[in-house]
Amino acid sequence: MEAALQPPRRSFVREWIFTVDHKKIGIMYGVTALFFFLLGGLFALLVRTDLLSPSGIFTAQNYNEFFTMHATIMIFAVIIPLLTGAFGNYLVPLHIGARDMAFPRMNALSYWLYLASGFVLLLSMVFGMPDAGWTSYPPYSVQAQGPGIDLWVTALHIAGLSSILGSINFIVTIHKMRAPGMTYNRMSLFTWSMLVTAYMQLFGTPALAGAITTLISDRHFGTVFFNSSAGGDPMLYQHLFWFYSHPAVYIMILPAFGIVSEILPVFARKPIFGYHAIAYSSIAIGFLGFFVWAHHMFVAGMAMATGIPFMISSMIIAVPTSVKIFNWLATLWRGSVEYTVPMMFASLGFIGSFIIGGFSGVIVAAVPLDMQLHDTYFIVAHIHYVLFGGSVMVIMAGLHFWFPKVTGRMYNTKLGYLSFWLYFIGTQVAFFPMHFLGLAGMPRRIASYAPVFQFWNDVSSIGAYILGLGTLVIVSNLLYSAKRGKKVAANPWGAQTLEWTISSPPPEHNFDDLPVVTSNPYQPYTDPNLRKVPNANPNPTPSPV
Ligand code: HEM
Ligand SMILES: [Cu+2]
Repeated sequence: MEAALQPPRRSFVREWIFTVDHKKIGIMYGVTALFFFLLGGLFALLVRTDLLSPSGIFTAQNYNEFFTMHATIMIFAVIIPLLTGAFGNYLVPLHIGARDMAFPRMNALSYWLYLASGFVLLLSMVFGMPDAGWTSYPPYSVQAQGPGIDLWVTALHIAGLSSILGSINFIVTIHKMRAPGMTYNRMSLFTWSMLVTAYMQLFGTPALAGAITTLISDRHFGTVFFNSSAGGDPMLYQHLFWFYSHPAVYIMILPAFGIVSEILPVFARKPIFGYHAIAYSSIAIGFLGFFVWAHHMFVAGMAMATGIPFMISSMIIAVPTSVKIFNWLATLWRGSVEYTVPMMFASLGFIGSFIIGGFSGVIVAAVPLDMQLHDTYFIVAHIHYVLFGGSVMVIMAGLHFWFPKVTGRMYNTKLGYLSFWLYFIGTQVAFFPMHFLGLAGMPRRIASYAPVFQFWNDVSSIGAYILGLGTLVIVSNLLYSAKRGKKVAANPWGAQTLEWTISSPPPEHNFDDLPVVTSNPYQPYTDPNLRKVPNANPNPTPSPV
């Protein structure tokens, strides 16, 4: 009888290739995206290596391909799939007390489409890489020869389809599949952030599809949408592109906000401060995020009068963002804070860097300042403080937080702290000097530069190498520990969301009995045994290096 209850052993193909289990799909998203993270990181190091010398090391053509591939991979094949595909898929059904996503097969299709889109990007490394930047503005992107731009468009179309299917799945799952008692006001803040993110993907992605379809049409089918000499307008592309891509920057940060809102209260041993404020500010960001896009176009030839409302809306969007930061700091305030590895990434790593990125965002949102700073390294500094110091830092926080849940094992915490410091110091060394370079007038997207800029460029490149090293430490630590790490209990941190109430790794059906929910997962730690994080400092596993 016992044996009959054991799940049957399945072949690798059945277990992974044909799986429709949201957890396995989440893991596949995660592993694939980490592979692309290494590849995108390699392109970043090529870019930074070129910039070690004012005259550049590679040809300008190669340089253009490197930064285009770097950003395209990082945005479309790493950050969005990791946050929504990996964390979203793995966690949302568990957090709402469901057995799976609403449409498990469509969920698998989303993953396979994502893989196909990544594959097309890989193909471009063989047949010719795109070189028009991740924004691919016409007229250049219409005129560029070779298959690079066409492959870029194809990859983005497939990724977009994957996103749209995924977002429908999240929306239906969160509205329809919640466990008994799981009212909206009891959902985890990560679930809230995924709900808003999914709506943004659903409404935004078609605009991107429109932009790149029109681009292909101008390239190959003789249309003149973006050809001003024939009555078209290249600005149309920028409007369509940013109508998606500004919301996309929030698609890349809202789930990260959600993850931070899960980690901070656990290690501060306090209920999250301002649950409703955090949840509803996500809705505000999701809504306002669709009304700021033209702040990317202040100097593209728009009338000054058109810029002003976008300047105002961009500054307003900093308000709900600040509301969150205030609530996170208030959560830490007077908590008995335990600085575990995920907590280091989420607190000092994320909050410490993201505040700088948010601040530079408000600076460039001011039209007169952006006239000076647009297309300089100041923008590159801003992007990286929000996307690396923000999204990537939180991805690392989340990986170190949920690793014991996903694998049932613990990583080497000493290596975890080492990787945190490499990441934190690397971020500041690589990206802070870019503010100086931008203020001094160094343009972005150039393969060579005036010798006066060399010092800070070299500093920045050293920072990039530190980040590369940190990445290798993280990946090797997690890969090694997934098989060899010390086994841990089901709830090593004493966290309160539903996934921690079941075994690690969770069974395929998640919950033997669907949970009945009576409160949100951020309750005071009244049990004296749980006042401290039980597994804050587990015995480190034998070092892999
Ligand atoms: C306080 C909130 C923010 C404001 C007011 C803001 C404002 C801006 C503005 C005005 C620009 C255009 C500057 C230019 O090109 O001249 C910009 C660029 C950018 N921002 Fe933000 N931003 C904010 C937060 C964020 C966040 C949270 C992210 C992503 C997680 C982000 C990602 C980016 C990216 C990727 C670009 C560069 C796009 C490109 O040209 O390649 N921003 N931001
Ligand atoms: Cu924007």
